[in-house]
Amino acid sequence: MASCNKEPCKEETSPQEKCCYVSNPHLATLKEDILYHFDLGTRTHDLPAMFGDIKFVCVGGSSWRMKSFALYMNELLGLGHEAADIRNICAQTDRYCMYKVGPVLSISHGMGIPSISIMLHELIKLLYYAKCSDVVAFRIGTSGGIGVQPGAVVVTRNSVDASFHPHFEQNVLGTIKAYPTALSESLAQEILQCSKEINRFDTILGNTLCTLDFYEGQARLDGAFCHYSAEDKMKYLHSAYEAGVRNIEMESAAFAAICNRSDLPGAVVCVALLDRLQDDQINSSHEVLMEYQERPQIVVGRYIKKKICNH
Ligand code: R2B
Ligand code: URA
Repeated sequence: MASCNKEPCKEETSPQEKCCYVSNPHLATLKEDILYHFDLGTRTHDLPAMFGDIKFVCVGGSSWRMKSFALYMNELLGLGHEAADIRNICAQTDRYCMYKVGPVLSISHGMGIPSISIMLHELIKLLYYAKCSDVVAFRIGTSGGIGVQPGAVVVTRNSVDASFHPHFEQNVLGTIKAYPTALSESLAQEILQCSKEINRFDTILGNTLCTLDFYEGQARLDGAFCHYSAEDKMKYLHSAYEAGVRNIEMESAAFAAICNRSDLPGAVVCVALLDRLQDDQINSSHEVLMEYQERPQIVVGRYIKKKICNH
């Protein structure tokens, strides 16, 4: 049985330990904290000077997409940096890449929950050490739609597991902990409103099924192994649709759980590359897929611009 886990309440940790995002009394005992997968550290880098003004963190799977998002935000916000000066802050490691343009931090997280979890632990500590405040986080990514047109953008209400429950289960010291994965409804509505203002592609709110695998985990028939029928697949996808699921991807559960644990408002904004009620294979052209992947960037870019420019 999973136990419903709440972080220690403020009385149990010192105000400093809980104030910005982290909840770990052991951190205070470290002489130096090495954020190994970013190749950053509290001794080697002046984290408040480097990152203290961050207000928006955008994460996504692929490194080139997160570089292109940083370049896009530089243009959109009129920050005036030369493209060549927007450099990967984590250049000494190839685990993740990180770009900063003004108050926007753009980071890649790779594929799947283990990869995004490691990145988010280090990101949350980075925000804490840098003394950041009032930060909003976004995952911008790709997904398979369920009953939605290819190219539609889905803003997640709840990230749900394979049984359509809105929690993320993690085995900690041999005990299963369950962390809630509902995302901020008001933030999701604001993002939806931004997309309506852009009026270039469909955007909907829905639940997002987060899986541990792209093939059997997502009810595909085209993996190396498959021991269920096409009817079984369709039955499962239809039951997902009935549970309010409109897309499937592989990181939202960890993202939502960690945002909730750190009191960090978060949103998941993913484009559907295909409709899984029609297809398993992603067969649109390269150009079409590239254009689809810009859509979450455009929506989140508008949200950030509105917040910064106050209109
Ligand atoms: C979406 O796309 C990737 C799989 O192709 C995975 O990282 C995800 O969530
Ligand atoms: N990413 C996924 O996880 N699933 C899809 O079907 C497409 C992109």
